[in-house]
Amino acid sequence: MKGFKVVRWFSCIIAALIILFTGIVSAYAAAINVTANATDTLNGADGQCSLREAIQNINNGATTYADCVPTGAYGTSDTINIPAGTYTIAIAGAGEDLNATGDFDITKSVTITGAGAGSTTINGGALDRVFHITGAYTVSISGVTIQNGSPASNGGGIHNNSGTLTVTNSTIVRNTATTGGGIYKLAGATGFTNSIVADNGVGLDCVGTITDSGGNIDSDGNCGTFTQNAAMVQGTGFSALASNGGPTQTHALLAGSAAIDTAPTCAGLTTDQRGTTRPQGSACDIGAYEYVVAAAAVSVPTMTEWGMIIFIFLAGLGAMYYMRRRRA
Ligand SMILES: [Ca+2]
Ligand SMILES: [Ca+2]
Ligand SMILES: [Ca+2]
Repeated sequence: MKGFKVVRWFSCIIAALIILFTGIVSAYAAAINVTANATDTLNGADGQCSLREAIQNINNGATTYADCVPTGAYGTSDTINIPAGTYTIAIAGAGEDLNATGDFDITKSVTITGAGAGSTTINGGALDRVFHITGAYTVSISGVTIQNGSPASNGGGIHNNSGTLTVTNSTIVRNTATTGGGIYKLAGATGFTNSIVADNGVGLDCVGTITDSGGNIDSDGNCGTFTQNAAMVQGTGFSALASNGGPTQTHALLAGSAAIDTAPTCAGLTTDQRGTTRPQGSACDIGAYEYVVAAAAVSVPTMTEWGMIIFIFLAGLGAMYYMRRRRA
C-alpha cells in the first residue's frame, strides 16, 4: 500500500514537471533585430544582421549567423523586428527554397514587424519574389511595404504555399508575376487588415481566396471583398517612390486617394512609415503611409498692402490730431 502511494506521488511530480517544462518551452520566443538598411548578405562576421540572416536563424532555430543574436531562446513565437529602412534582395538565384538566394524563404512560424507601423520597405530587386512561405507555418507580417518582386513564376510580393498568413497595415504594390503579382495563395489561409494590394502588373493583385478582415483596397478587383479602387495605381492613388520625410523613400498617398481616412481601426498604431503621427484627419489611412493635409498658408501682406496699412494708420493719426485741435 505504501509502495502504491509512493508511485502515485512520483507520478504526480513527473506530471507536474512535464506541464512546467511544456509551459517553459512554449513560452520560448526569440526576437531578432535587423540592422537598419543592412545589405542582403549572408556573413555572420560583418557586424550587420541582414534580413536574410535573421530569417535563416529563425528557420534554423539556431544562431547560424553570429551577428544576428536573438533576445530570448528560439521557440514557437519568434519575431523579426525590421527598423526603418530599405531592404533589397541582392543575392540572385530564383527558384530555391532554403533562403540562400533570391526570395526570402520562411520555413518556420514567425512574426515580422516593421518598427512603428510600416517603417520598412522590402524590395525584391526584380530578382525574384519577396517572401515565400514554403509550408504550413503561422506567419504575421505588419507595417511593411513590399514591392518590386518579380519572379518568373507565381506570387510576386508573397507566395503562400500552405501557411496561415496575416498581413496588417502593409502596402504591397508594383510587383509582378506570372499570376498573383501581389500575392499568390496556393493553400492554407491568408488574411489581410488595413492594407493596400495594388498596381501589381499583369499578374493580378491577388490569386487564391483571401480573407478580408477590413480596411483593404486593391486596384484590379481580384482580392475578394477588398474595396476595389481602380485609381489606386502609381501616379493617381499614390506617388512613385520618393523622399517624403522619414528615413526611407515612400509611396505617398495622393490627395483624394481612397485610402485616406478609411481604415476601420487604428488600434495599436501611433505613427506611419515616416514617423508621422497616426491618425491624421478623421481616421487612419489604409496602408503604410498616413496622408497629411497641408496647413493653410499664412497670408503675408504684399508691399502694396503694407502701403495701404501704413496709409490707413497715418490717416487715423491725422484724424485724431484734427479732432483734438478742434476741441482745444
Ligand atoms: Ca551579417
Ligand atoms: Ca523560394
Ligand atoms: Ca529563395
